[in-house]
Amino acid sequence: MISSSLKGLLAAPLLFALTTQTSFAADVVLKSNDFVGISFWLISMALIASTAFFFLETQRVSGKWKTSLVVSGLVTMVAAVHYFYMREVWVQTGATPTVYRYIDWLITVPLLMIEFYLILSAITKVPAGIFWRLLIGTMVMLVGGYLGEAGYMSVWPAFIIGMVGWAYILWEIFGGEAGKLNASSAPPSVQSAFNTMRWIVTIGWAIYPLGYFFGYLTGADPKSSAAALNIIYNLADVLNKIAFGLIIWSVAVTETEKKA
Ligand SMILES: *C/C=C(C)/C=C/C=C(C)/C=C/C1=C(C)CCCC1(C)C
Repeated sequence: MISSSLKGLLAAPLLFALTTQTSFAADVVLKSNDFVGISFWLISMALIASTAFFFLETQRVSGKWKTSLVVSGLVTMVAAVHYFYMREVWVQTGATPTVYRYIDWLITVPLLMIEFYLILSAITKVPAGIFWRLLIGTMVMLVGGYLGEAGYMSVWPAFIIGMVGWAYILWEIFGGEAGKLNASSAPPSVQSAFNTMRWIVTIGWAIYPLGYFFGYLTGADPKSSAAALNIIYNLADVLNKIAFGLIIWSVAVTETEKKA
């Protein structure tokens, strides 16, 4: 029963891949020197494969960890669908797919925040306030970035608003309640996963404002910086969506096998 519903879940992104192909004009195809387009393509496929992997591996881990793996799979599934659309926009027009990018982030970043919450919840009682505060930081960060990238606001002030949101998230996971809970109650493997996740949110996430910087803040025409912006965002997604999920998978397996 579980495996038939899993198959349904797995089929969804594949069907999307097929339908989005036919809904776009067929006269512009991926060119062999379009490396940004190639990165969109490679990552689309890596995201589908990761989705299948995370969903299927839920069968191997114990109770509470299943939810974490499902959330990882949802992150890569939602991103895969957006990558199909972003890839087409890029390949056909050479323009930055800002709207699709931010809709993707609007869904996947809160899901990643839920992961933090879940990984702590797997071993201790966690106040819901932690989750809400992380979510508020996320919203400030993304709304700031969108206002700047979509042209509703000057790029510098928008960037600063986004940075404030991110700084708040960092404060919460290093010095705030989430950080303290981890230090006081988590077993070593969870603490080390939480630690790695912290560095992902610090170093891995820092790649995005770098992309924004090279895309908009160097004084060059944003059109000519579109390739740099998109390749940086794309590489950041590999680390922050796929590698992040793999870290959680590895803790889930370790903790499950310990108990068995
Ligand atoms: C899967 C997608 C992820 C993890 C996206 C993360 C996005 C960010 C950390 C964006 C950060 C930004 C700032 C810190 C400053 C303003 C510009 C942004 C939105 C690119």
